[in-house]
Amino acid sequence: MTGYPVGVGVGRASFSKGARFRQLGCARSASREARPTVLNSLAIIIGTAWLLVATTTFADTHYVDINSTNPIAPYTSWESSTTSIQDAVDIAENGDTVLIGDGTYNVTSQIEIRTGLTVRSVNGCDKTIVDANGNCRVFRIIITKTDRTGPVVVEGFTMTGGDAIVKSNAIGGGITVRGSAPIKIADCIVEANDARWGGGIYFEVGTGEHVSAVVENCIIRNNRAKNSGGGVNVALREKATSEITIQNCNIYSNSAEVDGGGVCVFVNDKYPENKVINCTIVWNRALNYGGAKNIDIYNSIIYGNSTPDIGGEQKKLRVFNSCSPSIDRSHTGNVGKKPRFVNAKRGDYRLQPDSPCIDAGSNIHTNQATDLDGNPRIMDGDRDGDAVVDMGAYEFQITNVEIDIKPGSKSKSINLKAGGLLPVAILTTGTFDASTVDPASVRFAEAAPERRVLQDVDADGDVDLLLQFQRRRLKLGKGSTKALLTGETKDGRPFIGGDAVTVLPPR
Ligand SMILES: [Ca+2]
Ligand SMILES: [Ca+2]
Ligand SMILES: [Ca+2]
Ligand SMILES: [Ca+2]
Repeated sequence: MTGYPVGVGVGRASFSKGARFRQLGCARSASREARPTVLNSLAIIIGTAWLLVATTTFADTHYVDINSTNPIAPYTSWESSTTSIQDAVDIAENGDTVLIGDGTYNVTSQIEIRTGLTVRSVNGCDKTIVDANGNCRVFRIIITKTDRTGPVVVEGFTMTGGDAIVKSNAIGGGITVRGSAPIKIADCIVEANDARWGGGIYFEVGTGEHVSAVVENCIIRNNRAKNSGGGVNVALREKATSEITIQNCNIYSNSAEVDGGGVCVFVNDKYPENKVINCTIVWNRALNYGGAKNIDIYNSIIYGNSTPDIGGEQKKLRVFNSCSPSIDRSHTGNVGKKPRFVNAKRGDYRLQPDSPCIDAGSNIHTNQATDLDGNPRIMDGDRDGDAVVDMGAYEFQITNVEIDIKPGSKSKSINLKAGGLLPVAILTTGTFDASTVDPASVRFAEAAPERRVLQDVDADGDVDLLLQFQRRRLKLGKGSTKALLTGETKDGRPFIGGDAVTVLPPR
């Protein structure tokens, strides 16, 4: 099988010599905000004036541009932007946004966020790098009960080179979070950071405190913990509670010298509500629990970590619809087979077309409309007419094609006793070229085509593929109201199409 799922860009995962390597197209990198033109600026000014009249609570945006030559506080335009992320964060007030332009921001002290802010990049984590170069931790979010403010969002960065061992309390090399307000960390690469606990990310839940957080669409890799939680660590003090969800993340090649190479939670007597959903947690190392410790796991792949992959002392550890050799398969939907990645050696953990993880998750456990690549989720990856979420961070991609049964005929009824050939066309559309189809791979109601011809079936000026199937070979019953056509393009991209049918007479 040579098929690659749609969305695997050539050279997407790239290696360079040395300890670090970057995935060129990271989690999400779509441009979110164009720099304003003069006209746009005018519109913004007018809009701003209107809003100031309309409401007294107006959220500002503070701009950071590494090449700025004219920083003027409070940095509310690109023209007056600061070169320092910390300066913009410090001047921003609750509810404001700090927007950061492309570049590598080398920091010598941690960026500390103490207010409810959105701190995000314009063009995503492969264009916006915050590098501590081993000097300090990269980010710290600290919203305590006394200075409680609105939610904090950190979005679209590569955070790297963080070292929490050198200067601070040795927790969370990439980012440390202590928040009485909701926290979201999204679309980030957290890589090559060091700490004693939580090499990449550390959640600190103080005595009696509660932390509610989401980590989503992140790649967390090559982080190291001298003690526990190579990728992510959660520590709950006495009477503390937490609801931390880690979803659509790829957590790989992290290490811890004691517990939890990928993810580690230190539980207390309170039952924590921490979850891993649709994550791929692979090739992490620890003395105990290479993959994850003390966290519930749904729709995920925990594979190739040092053994045991999963476990801990948390009572009633829930692991559902997941793939791992070391999990309890008496729980619902778990499989122990190899996940069959596209190219694990090169860090490509997307699924091959014959992966047992395709359509093997449970739709109940996910609310995500896209996967880590930003591709649509949920797809009918096994082409049986039922779209089910996959296990892991990447949804196997299928192209939907338009088909026409008995083209030119208003009737969509199929008389199975009539014998002879049934024509079915695969139409060329703006998103699909029917001439790229490998006809030998096509099945319609499980039958292979007898004849094929390229012609403009619907007379719209482009060439479609007209196939003919033996009626008697079609697997359709009296209850069939829909017939499926599946196949692959010549370069191995799977597709599916369906059309309503009436079957006459019933078998
Ligand atoms: Ca699927
Ligand atoms: Ca399916
Ligand atoms: Ca067409
Ligand atoms: Ca056509």
